[in-house]
Amino acid sequence: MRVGVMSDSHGNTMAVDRAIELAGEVDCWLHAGDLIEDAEYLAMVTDKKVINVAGNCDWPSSGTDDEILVEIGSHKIFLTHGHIYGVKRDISLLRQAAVSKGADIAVYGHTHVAVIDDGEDCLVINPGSVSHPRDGKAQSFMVLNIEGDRVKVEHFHL
Ligand SMILES: [Mn+2]
Repeated sequence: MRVGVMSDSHGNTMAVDRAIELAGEVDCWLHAGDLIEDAEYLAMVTDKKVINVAGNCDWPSSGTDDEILVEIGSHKIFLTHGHIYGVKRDISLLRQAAVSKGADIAVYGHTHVAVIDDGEDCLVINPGSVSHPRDGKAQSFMVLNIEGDRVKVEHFHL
C-alpha cells in the first residue's frame, strides 16, 4: 500500500500536479490541510480517495474535520494540520494526542518544514509544504509505503 502525503499546497495546483506525477502509483492520498480546495482538486484529478483535514487557513465553517484517524491495515494514522497542537513550538503535544488515540503514525503540516521523527511508540511525519517550503529546501511531499507492520517513508522534492 502506497499512501501519498502532502500538506500546505496553499492553492498551488501546479505543485499538486507535479507531486502526483512524481509520486507514481499510489492507493490514496492524505492532505494535512491548507487548503481544502486543493484536496478536492487532488481527488478530482487523481480519482483516488483523498482524506483531508482543515488547516488554519481553511474556513472553520467548511465542515471538514480538524483531525481524522485513518486505519490502514494494522496501522492507525492520526491526521491533523497541527496548529491546534502548537507544532511550531514542538511536536510533543501532537505525539501525545496521536498515542492517546492509539495511532502508531501521525501526519501533520503547518510548519512547512519536512520532518520524519521515528519515536518509540509513534512515527511522526510532516511532508513539508508542496508549494511554500520554509526550510530553504525544495517544495516537498512524502509517500508512506505500508507493508504489514513495516512502514517506509519516501521523501520527494519537486
Ligand atoms: Mn497552516
